[in-house]
Amino acid sequence: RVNMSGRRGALIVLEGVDRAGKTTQCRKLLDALQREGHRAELLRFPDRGTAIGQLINSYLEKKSNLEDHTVHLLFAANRWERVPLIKEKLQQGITLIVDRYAFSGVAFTSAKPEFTLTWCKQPDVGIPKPDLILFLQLSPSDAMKRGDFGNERYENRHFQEQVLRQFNELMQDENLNWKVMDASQCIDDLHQEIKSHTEKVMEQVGDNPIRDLWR
Ligand code: NYM
Repeated sequence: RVNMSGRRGALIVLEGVDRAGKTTQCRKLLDALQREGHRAELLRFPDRGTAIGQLINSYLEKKSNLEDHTVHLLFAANRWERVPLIKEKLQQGITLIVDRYAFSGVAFTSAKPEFTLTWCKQPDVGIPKPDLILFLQLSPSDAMKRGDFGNERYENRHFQEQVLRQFNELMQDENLNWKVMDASQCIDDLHQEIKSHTEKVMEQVGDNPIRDLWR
């Protein structure tokens, strides 16, 4: 479909520790935008539907073990395999709402001992740079109160605390448009905040070129 508006879609990423409400908010945002007549679609990473995604899925479900560097590269490859699609949709004027992106990739691997932020960022250098990154801020103790973590890999309090520390490091980067949201507030209030930040950015992108992340 041709894009008649001359305006590209916006790349909107939701990030946060596990149980912060990202998936719920992505769906509500998608519904709201579509209801108002915007063209918008949802993406999530990992995308467990591809061949690489299946390797990741079996690792997360603890059905297989993978060496730490290897799985990091698989998560990045799982984003790169969607880059052509992402660029195409944005150029067509479709706004993309993305449930996790390279920031989860870096935060989760660099939470492991012996991994530096610099090393972890490299495989994702050059993927499309988000126009907005909404960070759903929730303390590990509030996350715990939302019920038990699941049984997947990484779903424990100690690891989540390390992950949050790494996200905080990534948020220092002033080349990126981070907005920190209080994810302890009620679902609808949080949704309104997310929606208003998103709509502002959708208007601002115009026909600006899609930039490269971390480059
Ligand atoms: N995760 C997610 C990574 O370790 N690296 C990545 O690049 C991405 C995108 O996978 N615990 C981790 C974070 C989560 C898990 O969970 C995916 P979910 O519930 O599918 O978002």
